[in-house]
Amino acid sequence: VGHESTRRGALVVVEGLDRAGKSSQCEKLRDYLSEQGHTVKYIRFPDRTTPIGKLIDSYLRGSTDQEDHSIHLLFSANRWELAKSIQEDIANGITIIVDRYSYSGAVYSAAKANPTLSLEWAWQPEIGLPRPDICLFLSISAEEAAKRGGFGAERYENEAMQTRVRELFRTLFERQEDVSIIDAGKSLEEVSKDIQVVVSECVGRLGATGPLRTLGPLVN
Ligand code: ADP
Ligand code: 2DT
Ligand code: MG
Repeated sequence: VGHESTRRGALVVVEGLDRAGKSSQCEKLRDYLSEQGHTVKYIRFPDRTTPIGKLIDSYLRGSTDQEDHSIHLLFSANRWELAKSIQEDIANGITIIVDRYSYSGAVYSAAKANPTLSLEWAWQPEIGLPRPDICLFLSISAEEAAKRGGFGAERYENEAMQTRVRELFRTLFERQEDVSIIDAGKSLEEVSKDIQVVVSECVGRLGATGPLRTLGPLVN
């Protein structure tokens, strides 16, 4: 039995508005990192398969209603229920690509303009969750997003909500480290190349980063 420790995996989050290209780019990044010899998992939030995820799914589809704070905490709980397995995978050398995370969590809830649901309030339950080594924010204009198809039928898929979400993402990411803003208005291939450069750099300096960290409070 050797004593060499396994090199830990990276926690890579992909964020952005609807139709920014998150899911397409997560798949491309998974394939790229696998080809580079990494063991990779691709997960997404909300994870609609768990009991909490099923409540979230019916809320997003509009078949049930939930009080704003209550559904917010369920979205957060849906991350907490996977936190331990994420930590274990990372420690075991698996790189995890995450399609939406705490940033969507805080921003979509705060965008409801509920007077007691500020961005600060919404961030609180995220504190202590596994902290991404890098968060790629796929930035796209409303015009470019519109070219990629109309709104879907789920809750939040409307112009007013998307506009507020865009503004809040900007506010939130001004207050976060380890965020890389990617111009998602370029072609699928160009965006993918830009992401590869940033993620390769991140993976390259993992040794210096030390163990997986946890999310802290919002800083001004
Ligand atoms: P998201 O997961 O952010 O909602 P998707 O990856 O599902 O976005 O992409 C939304 C739509 O836009 C899909 O039809 C996809 O093929 C298309 N798309 C994604 N990225 C690009 C791009 N860079 N240029 C043009 N179309 C794109
Ligand atoms: P997609 O499955 O198409 O990504 O849409 N959301 C997501 C929240 O309101 N809070 C959260 O914590 C997360 C992760 C964003 C999921 C929708 O759910 C919203 C769009
Ligand atoms: Mg998607």
